[in-house]
This record gives sequence, C-alpha cells and structure tokens, in this order.
Amino acid sequence: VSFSQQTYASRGEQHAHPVAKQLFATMERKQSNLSLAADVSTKSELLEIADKVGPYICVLKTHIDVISNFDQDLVVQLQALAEKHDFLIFEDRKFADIGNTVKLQYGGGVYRIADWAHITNCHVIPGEGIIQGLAEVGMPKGRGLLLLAEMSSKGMLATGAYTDKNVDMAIRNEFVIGFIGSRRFTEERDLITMTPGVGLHASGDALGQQYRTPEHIITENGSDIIIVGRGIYGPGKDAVAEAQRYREAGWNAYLKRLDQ
Ligand code: S5P
Repeated sequence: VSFSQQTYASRGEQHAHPVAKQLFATMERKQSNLSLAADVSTKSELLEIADKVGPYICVLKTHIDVISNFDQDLVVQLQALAEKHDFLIFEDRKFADIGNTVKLQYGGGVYRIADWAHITNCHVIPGEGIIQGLAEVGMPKGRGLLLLAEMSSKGMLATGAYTDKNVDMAIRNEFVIGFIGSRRFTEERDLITMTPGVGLHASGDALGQQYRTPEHIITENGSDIIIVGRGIYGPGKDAVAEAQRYREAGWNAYLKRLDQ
C-alpha cells in the first residue's frame, strides 16, 4: 500500500527516523498537517503568533534571520512554546554552500540553529557534500533535514533532472527526512513532503509566489504537510480563526485521500 494511503499514525510507528516519528505522532495527536510560516520581524510578534496559533499546528516554520531583535532568550521561549503546544520547530534556512561552510553556519554563528531546530532544509546545488556536512552536526543532535526538490515560485529552476537528483540523494542519506515540494516523490523510506505556496483565497503575490489549495496539495498530489504564512496572519486576518480554517482544510483533504 502506498504511503499516501496509510495513516500518519501508522507511518510514524514504522518510521526509522526519530524526527519523522515524532512529527507523525504529533500530527495524529493534534489532527493537524498544518505548518505555520511565521514570517514576522520581531521577537514579540514571533512569540505572540507561536503562542496563539501553536494549538493548531504540527510545525512552526521560522526564518530566524529576519527577526530584528533576535537573542538567545527568543530560542529558549520558542522551545518552551513547542513543549506547551506540542509542535516541532523547522528553521527554513535553505543552506546552499559547501559541506565545510554549512557545518559552521548550522552549528555555530549567532543562531546556533542545530541546538533548537528539529528540522532544517538545504538546496543540493553544491552536491551531496552539503548533506554530509549538515549531517555531521545534526545527526548527533537527533535532527532532520529536508531537501528543496521544488519551489513554489513562478519560473523556479528546480525541475526535471534536478528534482530527480534530490530524490536520489534523499534516499541515500538517512539524515534526510523529506522534501520541500508540491507532491509525493517516492515510495522509498517514507520521505515526507512539506508544501509551501498554499492559500484558500489568493492565487499569488506580486513577487512570484503561487498558491494552490490544501485539497490539490494533500488529496491530489499526496503531499503530507501544508505550509501557510500570509493566509493565516496577513493584513486584516484573525490568525486563530484562519489557523483553525487551514487546519480543518488540511485534515479533511488528508481524510479524503485515505478514503480514495
Ligand atoms: O518553494 C518555496 C519554499 C519555501 S520554504 N516557497 C516558499 O514560499 N517557501 C517559504 O514558505 C517562504 O520562505 C515563506 O516562509 C513561506 C510561504 O509564505 P506565504 O506567506 O506565501 O504563505
């Protein structure tokens, strides 16, 4: 049976990777395949939205380098919220350098991402050494990695043979738990797909973002998690009400897939 036809609960039970196991268990407990892309620019805004929307999500996705007043206390508080509301933290760092450099960027610097983010991601443009470098830092800490096999934006170049290479590298490297992309890519190792560019109302933005519906992504394409940002906290929106709406849409799309 294809992984798309199995429940998140049973996939979690069978999974070999600790982060994937924890993620599937969280999704099942909270009945949520929703990740919030919390692209706000201050510490207080990030903590506020994580606390408000936390009950409805399985993953909080951060861009920690856009927080103008970042400090270590932010990370301590984010970890406390992850405990309180039962979600994982995904730092959307999109590493893209040689293995030795990404090791320094992932483990050290101001942000020390590997110390607090359960999940991070990278482009495989530099070749497989980027995965090996990140794994040297992240594996001992029990972290997981996503590869950017595709992107959501107009004219993106991650297609065809490049996407296929991502899939090959993911299968070969046990540190990799899945992909950023629009669909299920493989039946090997139950690699997870998380999909950004999800919106119930808008079709895109002025800078190339393109939106598709949860049903398209989860039911039709077999992806596992929807990533939603401005659809939840955009201007004039009630973030809690929107998070509830996207959670329900994502979960219903998953139930519909299981029924097919
Ligand atoms: O291909 C991608 C990959 C990512 S991780 N397209 C994306 O939009 N993202 C991220 O998803 C992007 O950096 C942003 O944080 C989020 C989408 O935000 P939204 O406000 O458009 O929903």
